[in-house]
Amino acid sequence: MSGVEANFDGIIGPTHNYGGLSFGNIASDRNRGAVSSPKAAVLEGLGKAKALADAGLVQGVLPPQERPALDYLRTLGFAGSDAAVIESAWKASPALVRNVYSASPMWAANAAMISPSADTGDGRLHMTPANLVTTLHRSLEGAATERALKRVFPGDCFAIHEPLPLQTTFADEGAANHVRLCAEHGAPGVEIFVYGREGGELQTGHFPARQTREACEAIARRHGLDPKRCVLLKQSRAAIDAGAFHNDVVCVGALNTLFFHEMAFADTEVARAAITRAAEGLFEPVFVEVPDEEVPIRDAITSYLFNSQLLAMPGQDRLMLNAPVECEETDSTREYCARMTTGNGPIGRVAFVDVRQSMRNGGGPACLRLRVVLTDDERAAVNQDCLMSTALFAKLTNWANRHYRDELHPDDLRDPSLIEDSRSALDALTGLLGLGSDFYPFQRS
Ligand code: SUG
Repeated sequence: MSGVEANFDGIIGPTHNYGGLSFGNIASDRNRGAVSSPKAAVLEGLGKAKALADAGLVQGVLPPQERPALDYLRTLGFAGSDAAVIESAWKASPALVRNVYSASPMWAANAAMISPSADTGDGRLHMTPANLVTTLHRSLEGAATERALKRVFPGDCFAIHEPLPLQTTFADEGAANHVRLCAEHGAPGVEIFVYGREGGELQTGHFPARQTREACEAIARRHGLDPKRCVLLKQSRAAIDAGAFHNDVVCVGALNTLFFHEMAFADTEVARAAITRAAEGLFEPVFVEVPDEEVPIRDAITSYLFNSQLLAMPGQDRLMLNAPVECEETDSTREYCARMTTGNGPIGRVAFVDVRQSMRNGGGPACLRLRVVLTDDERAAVNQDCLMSTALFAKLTNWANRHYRDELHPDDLRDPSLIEDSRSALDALTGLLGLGSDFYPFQRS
């Protein structure tokens, strides 16, 4: 079966800010309280998506979620008008208000785990929205993500599940802890699930492990995957404690190639052997393991070398790494990339992309996209208004220029006019993306 790998990027929402909300995510911690630019952020993200569409890849977008999540504050007992809810919540806890204002759904790699139809028992494309239970602000995403996926991927060929139960045993962060290797996108592949802890363990080191083994197992079961073609790997504790809060901070794969830092997995030899065994009869995996001596883990995490998009580009026989511009500015990663591309390995080109607004919250090019392998029929069933084109790009940039603020200061979150501004942006967006005028909670109340 032929298939293409589409990238669906999360449109960065109008309340993008630096809340310092993600313990274990070093960039988020370092930039807490900085002034953000929602407009620059959304334009950077759209620019990245458009460049890949122009290069011939199938590129889609996913909508932001409604923020602030006022319903959540109301659940916690804050009452009255919307302005009164924000005002009283701010008095009680500015940190809580930062949580309900986070634009974190932009990081679409955490939206869901995806199993292409070539891998699943019933031949449908399965998606499990992530429950993101480890952090407060991200735990608000799962149900709205499910709703968004159903509007972007309507039709019977898509099996969109509920998020796993909202319980720490099943902590799940979506495709950021999942890699699929294959001979070609439409062919059956090997699905690699990476977890940081067992469900029963809560604190296993300095920083939290956000993915459990139980969550991975449940998703593989739900998606009807062949156990012989699934691999469960454990992240190394050293990587998590160095700031690899998701596996995609230290590892990325595409087609038959796995590109990873030597510290990514608890046991690299076990990982290589398990992947090779699972791929038997399908393809020969190629491992590009980057030694700490060449790229120290600290540089890997600040530059986000592995949080790049590893892409099969039309007309090119070697893969391209769409890397953050920070990798060009960091000596070890710039030099590594130069050596890698002049060698004859599977990665033949590195492009550097500026997504600095997102990077300051620990989200690189790979965080901003959800990969979905689509057959021709599935591609035809996607909501076509969500596919990137010159026309959609023009509409979205106009929309962003009209509705987004140039700057957002931490204290701006207490100003009720931000509620109205972001609602009018989202209301207009539902028209542009064909999501329906009842898509957002505020549109339904
Ligand atoms: O979950 N940052 C996100 C970054 C997600 C990156 N995604 C992948 N690696 N796939 C997170 O930690 C920071 C928000 C703040 O501090 O305002 C944040 O949520």
